[in-house]
Amino acid sequence: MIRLFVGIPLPPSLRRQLGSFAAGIPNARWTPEENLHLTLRFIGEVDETTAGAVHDALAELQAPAFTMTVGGCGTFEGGRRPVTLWLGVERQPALVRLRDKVESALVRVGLPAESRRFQPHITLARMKDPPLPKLHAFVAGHNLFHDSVPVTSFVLFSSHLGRGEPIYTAEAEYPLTADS
Ligand code: 3AM
Repeated sequence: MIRLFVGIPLPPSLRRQLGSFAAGIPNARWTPEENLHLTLRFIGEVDETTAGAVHDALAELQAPAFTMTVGGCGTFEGGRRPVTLWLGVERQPALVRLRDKVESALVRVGLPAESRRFQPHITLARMKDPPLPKLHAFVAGHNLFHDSVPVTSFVLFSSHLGRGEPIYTAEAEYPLTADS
């Protein structure tokens, strides 16, 4: 079995910059710089045959390259407490169409449809009971950050869960067609 997700890797310069944000919130587990990415679709544990079918379906997918805009901070809540700190990604049509094509390809392969709404984001940290004034100060201090990222491919990642941070490995990369 292999644990998979489909995502968009970030350029090293942006990862370095976001990595430098990792301070100021007690009880935060910051995403290691090398793991920073945008998840298009979480797949989960599948067998090798299904993984092969997923790869074949993604390799056939055709979608145009685009420029992704990132910026703005926010949190996802769990049990009414902030548990995930994220950097926003603009919900632009080219990104949503790519995500929809990935979704259709995976459903054709036989995976269950994703029921959760696509909320594009880059997870900066996971938190357990962070002090709210510190969290709010972080958001206020980083909310104006923004950047443009050329997206020329997407990636099938495997995720190996161990004792520490997950290890993400790019299993295959799928080029997008040249921007017109
Ligand atoms: O992009 P982020 O960091 O928000 O939280 C996991 C991570 O999302 C998410 O998949 C991404 C790559 O691991 N993930 C992990 N388990 C999940 C699950 N059971 C999940 N998403 C949905 N359902």
